[in-house]
Amino acid sequence: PKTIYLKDYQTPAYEFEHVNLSFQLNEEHTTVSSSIDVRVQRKKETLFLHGDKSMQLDAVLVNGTQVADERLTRTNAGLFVSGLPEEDFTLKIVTTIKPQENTALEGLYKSSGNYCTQCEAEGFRRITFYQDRPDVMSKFTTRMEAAKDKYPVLLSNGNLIDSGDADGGRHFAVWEDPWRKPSYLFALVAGNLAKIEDSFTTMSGKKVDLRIYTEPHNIDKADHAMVSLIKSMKWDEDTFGLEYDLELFNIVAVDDFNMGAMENKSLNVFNSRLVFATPKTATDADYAAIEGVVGHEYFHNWTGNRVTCRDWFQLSLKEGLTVYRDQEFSSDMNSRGVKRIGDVSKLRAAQFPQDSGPMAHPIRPEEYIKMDNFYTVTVYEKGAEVVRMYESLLGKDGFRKGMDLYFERHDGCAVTTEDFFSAMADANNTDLSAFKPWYQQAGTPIVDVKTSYDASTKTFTLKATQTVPATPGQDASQKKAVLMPIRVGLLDKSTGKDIEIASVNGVAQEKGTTTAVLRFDQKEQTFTFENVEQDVVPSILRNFSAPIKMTTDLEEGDLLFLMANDSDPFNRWEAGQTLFRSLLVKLIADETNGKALEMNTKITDALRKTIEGAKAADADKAFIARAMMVPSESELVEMLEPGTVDPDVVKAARKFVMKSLAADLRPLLEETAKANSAPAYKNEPADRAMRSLKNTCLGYLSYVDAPEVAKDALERYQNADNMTDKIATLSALSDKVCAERETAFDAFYQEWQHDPLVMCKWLSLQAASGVPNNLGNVKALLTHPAFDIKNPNKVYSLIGGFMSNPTTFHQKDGQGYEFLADVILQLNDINQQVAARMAGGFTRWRKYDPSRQALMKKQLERIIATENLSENVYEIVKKSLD
Ligand code: B3K
Ligand code: ZN
Repeated sequence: PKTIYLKDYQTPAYEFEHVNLSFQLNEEHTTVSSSIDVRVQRKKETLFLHGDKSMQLDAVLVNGTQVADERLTRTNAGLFVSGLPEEDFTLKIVTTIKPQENTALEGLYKSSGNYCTQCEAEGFRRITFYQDRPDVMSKFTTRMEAAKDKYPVLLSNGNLIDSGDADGGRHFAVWEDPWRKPSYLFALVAGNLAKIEDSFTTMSGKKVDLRIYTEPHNIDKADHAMVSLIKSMKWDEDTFGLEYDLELFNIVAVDDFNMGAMENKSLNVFNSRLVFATPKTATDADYAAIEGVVGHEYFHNWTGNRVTCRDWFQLSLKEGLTVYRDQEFSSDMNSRGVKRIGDVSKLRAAQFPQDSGPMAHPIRPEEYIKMDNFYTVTVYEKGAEVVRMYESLLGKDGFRKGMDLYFERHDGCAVTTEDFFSAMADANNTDLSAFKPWYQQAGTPIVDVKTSYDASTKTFTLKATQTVPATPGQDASQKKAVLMPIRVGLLDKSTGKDIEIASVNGVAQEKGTTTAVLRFDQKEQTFTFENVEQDVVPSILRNFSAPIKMTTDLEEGDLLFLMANDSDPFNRWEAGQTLFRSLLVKLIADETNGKALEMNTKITDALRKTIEGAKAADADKAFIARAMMVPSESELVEMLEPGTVDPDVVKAARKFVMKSLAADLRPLLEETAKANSAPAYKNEPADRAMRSLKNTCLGYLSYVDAPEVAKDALERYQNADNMTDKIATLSALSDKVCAERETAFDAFYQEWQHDPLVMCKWLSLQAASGVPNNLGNVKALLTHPAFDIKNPNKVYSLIGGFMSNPTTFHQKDGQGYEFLADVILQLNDINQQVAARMAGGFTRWRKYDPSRQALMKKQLERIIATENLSENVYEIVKKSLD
């Protein structure tokens, strides 16, 4: 396998001005003709066209004449064409492909009998030979022809300019996209689809038709996606002044899709999981995810499509920025504090582990074998944190100025993260050079803060140090200090209120400032707050203003104080999490050393107060539910030393905490669950918050070993009138060995077996279960009619769920590892992207105890020794072993 390097980037010698595509869609094969107006930028160079080996090449013509064989060289990766004219010319290429056999779900493929495409990152090269790279931007015209009865709906990017009947019961449509775009944004859909329609009038008064297409039996499930789309369009105008640029916007939902969704110009293709929602079939979390992803893909129209990436190393240019935008959108639509807590939890549970493992890479990577492996939580979520730091450093207005300049300079272009950086710096006339290492360095910075108050000088001092750990290819010694914003507030010890911050290091703060933004850019730095009349409790890193691991000298009493008083919701939550984390790390050590485990009752008391807060008339119940969360096992694993982790011990320690809390707070949990059980479902923020609080209480109560608990959960299951409550009650039962569990899971299957998306929930709950011998259950589900290895959603639910289940996957005898390797090898021949994702289950093998390490390594070695291993899987496994 060949490694691609950022340093090898070269501009294309040939530009593609305009592309005329024509598809003949037939059951046996599809022919694709592409006619390209080529502009010569550098004469006499050989032209390389990417093209997958699965395609049949039928013809290559230059200016209408067949190109002689000796001027064509075909390789596994594509086609070299030499001896080209020195003046602009037309290039015509004809290929034959078989979408019906395409199980990789890249390029043109069939899902539920309908044709659809997925071209990002490198799927277009499975449709025709082309310069399949994002810096080649052209205007596309697409004609397609297919049987009229089977494929009544024919869609592509842009505007429909012609359509009509053709011979043999066929029909055609011609679509023209007036905007130049790279091939990865091309899309085509042909099928038997129903639609819902609405419209949006833009801020300059243009009417845009909005349509969502689904298979006919699902069309009643698309309304929430439509509402979300309209909200996104309005939000982007209000927040960034960005208006939609065509008269039509289509979304098509398909069941077989490798990722969440795709932002193809004016023809977004979505995994149906992120479109379909009714109260009976989707949870509150699903509703929120749909709103976020519909927004995300829509926002790409500006951040991704109008301004795109020069090369794939720049992926975070569009993804980090667009995740930041969708997070802001969801924050504005819902509770900002709760959204932030959720996003940071995800970062800690998924990105921090990646950043400290063998796949660690900067948000702008410098090399890859398979680009698909770099659609990562680092490029996306850490990338979004980097964008948020500009906002913290420059302020909301400064950030907006930077965005405006970015579009002014680069609209219609394929650019780099460097260009984004310069737009931010130039628009604000400020030097941000110390910020650059965020793009170049992998690894989560570690920051330590020591605090002190000096009554004689009335100063409060923070002493901060930063280091970045070594990551593959970058030793710790070559890592530079990096500029990060640290938001700090100071709480009055007697009232718990924020004091006004007058000045820091001699620089006066704006009148009324209660949160200062410190610019921390040295390895060691001291920040002195002046005119602090008396000792305070500092609230450091408010809103998680930088994606770092921070330790401080704050003591238990300070954290309890912040938990009760901090005006910053994130830090109020974080104080509780810090207490939980240190307790759990201690308990893990005690369990390892055979010591008796003991609960810290101060934490129990603090949690009691938090839950009691739900009785207040103005209680933020969604926040309280979040504050009750105990750090996940994967977050805890991340805090332990490499080579030491025994997942059984981690589980035991966490379970001990849950059980103690549940036992000590049982009456309050029961009372709170009852008080927040609504008589009937409503999809309103207050009702969602109540559900989440109630279900969190039930989750705790499931740790109480008493028969009435399982009975109550089953009864609640049977009475639930919405999917959120059904899933909450099922998951409360899923770790228990009892008749109620069987009854509920069977009833769920009977009721929902016809609905593949709901069946995914049924599969993941079982995959995640802690019942004894669960591996046997997971293996059995592999041949269950509800499972289908060709459908990515099903694989992510069952195999993905299993992989993140510490007890089942990390079973001591290594059978879980062997099973995952078997599945990966099977997937390797079906869908390489999905196979590579599953291989991610092994990447952190060095974290575990020596015996588990050996067993995991053995499976990695077995995989890498397999013939015909895809580049996707190879890259993940190779990097894990290196
Ligand atoms: N841009 C797509 C991701 C494509 C992934 C290709 N392997 C979805 C998104 O981030 O919006
Ligand atoms: Zn995206």
